[in-house]
Amino acid sequence: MKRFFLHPVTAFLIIAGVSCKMETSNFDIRKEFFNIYKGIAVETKAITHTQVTRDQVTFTMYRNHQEPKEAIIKDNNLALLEGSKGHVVFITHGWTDHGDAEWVLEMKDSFLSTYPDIVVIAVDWREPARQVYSISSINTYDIGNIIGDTVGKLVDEHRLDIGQFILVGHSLGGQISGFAGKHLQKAGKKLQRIVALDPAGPLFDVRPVDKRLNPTDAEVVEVIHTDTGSFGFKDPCGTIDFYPNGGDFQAGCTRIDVFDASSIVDPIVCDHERSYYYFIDAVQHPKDYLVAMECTEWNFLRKVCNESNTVSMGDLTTTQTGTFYLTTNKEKPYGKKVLETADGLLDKMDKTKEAITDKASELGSSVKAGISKMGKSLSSFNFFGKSSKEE
Ligand SMILES: [Ca+2]
Repeated sequence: MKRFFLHPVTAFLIIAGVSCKMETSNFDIRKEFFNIYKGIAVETKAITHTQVTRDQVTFTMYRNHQEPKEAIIKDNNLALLEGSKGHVVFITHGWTDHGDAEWVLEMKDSFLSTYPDIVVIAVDWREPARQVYSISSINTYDIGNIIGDTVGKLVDEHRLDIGQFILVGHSLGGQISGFAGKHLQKAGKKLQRIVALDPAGPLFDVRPVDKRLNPTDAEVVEVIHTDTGSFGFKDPCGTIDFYPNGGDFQAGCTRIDVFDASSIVDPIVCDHERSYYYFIDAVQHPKDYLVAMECTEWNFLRKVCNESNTVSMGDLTTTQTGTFYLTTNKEKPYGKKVLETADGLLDKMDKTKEAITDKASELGSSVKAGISKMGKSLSSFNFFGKSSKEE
C-alpha cells in the first residue's frame, strides 16, 4: 500500500503553492502562507498567550551503562545525572512534532553508539508545538527557558560542568536551543555548543538578532541549513554555517510520481527533514565524512571557495568559523568519501534544476504550476543568501 501522510505544514504549502499564479516565487508562497497564519493569530488574539509550564515538557533520559538506562527526568530526580562524565545532549523537536519521533530515537541511538559515556535527553513539548505556527513560535521562548533552567540546576546543584552540555534542535527546536543559551547566559553560564538543524526561518527572519538564534548563544553555534527557501533560516546565523547541496534543494528530495500523491507531498518537507538525517549520519562518522569547504559566495554565476579550508559536519570538537558547503549522496549513507570541487558542484546543481523542470512538465496543469515555481526559483535563488561579509 502506498504511504499517504499529509503533514499539516505540507497541506498548507500545497494549498498555497498550487493556488498561486505561475509567476509567484517560493518567497511569495511562503509570505502568503504566513499571512494566512497571521490572520489566524489575529482572530485568536482574544485568547491570550499563556506561558508554557514545566509540566507541559517531558525530558526522557537515555544512557548506555548506568541504571536506569532510561528515565523521565523531573526537577526532583536530577540527581540521577550526578557523576556523568561525558556530554549531555538535549534533542528538541520542531513544530507539530514530538519527542518520540523516529528521527529523535535514531539520533539518540546514533549518539549512544558513538559516545559510550554520553547522556541523551529527548525533549518533548508536543502540546505547545501543536498550536498554530505563530503561537508555537512564541512558545519557543518558554521552552528554551525551561531547558535552560534544568541545565542550570544540573550545574549548580548536581556538579555537572556547563561544558558538558550540547543542545541539538530541529526547526523551532533550533530556535529553542538558542533561547536556552540566552537564558543560561543571564545566569553567567555559556553553553559550549548548539547544533541547530535547519532552524525555523518564518517569523524569526524578521526578528531582531537577539530575539532569535544567533552566534552568541553558545561558544560554538553550528547550523545546518537544508531548506532555506521555505521552512529554514536563510542567512548564516551561527558561528559555523553548513549549506549541504546549496542549502535549499536536497539530493534525493525531488522524487515526483504522478500516480503517487505522497511523492508530490514529500519533496516539500523533505528538504527540511534532511537536516536531521544528515546529522544522524554525521554523529556516527565525526571525522573525514560529510566534509564541507569554506565559501564566501556560492550561486549559479559565481563561487568564491577555499577548497583547502575544510571541516567535517559532525565534528563536535571543531571551533572553526565561517560558511561551508558540501554535497551529499541522495540517500544514506549521505557522506561522500571525496570532497567535491566547486566546479563539480556547480555542474550538479544545474543538473538538479533540469531534472526538476523535466519532472514538472510531466504533471497535470494545477500541480505543474506549483512545482514549476520551485524549478524556476532554482535559477533565480541565491543559494547561500548573503555571506556574512556582505551583511
Ligand atoms: Ca527547499
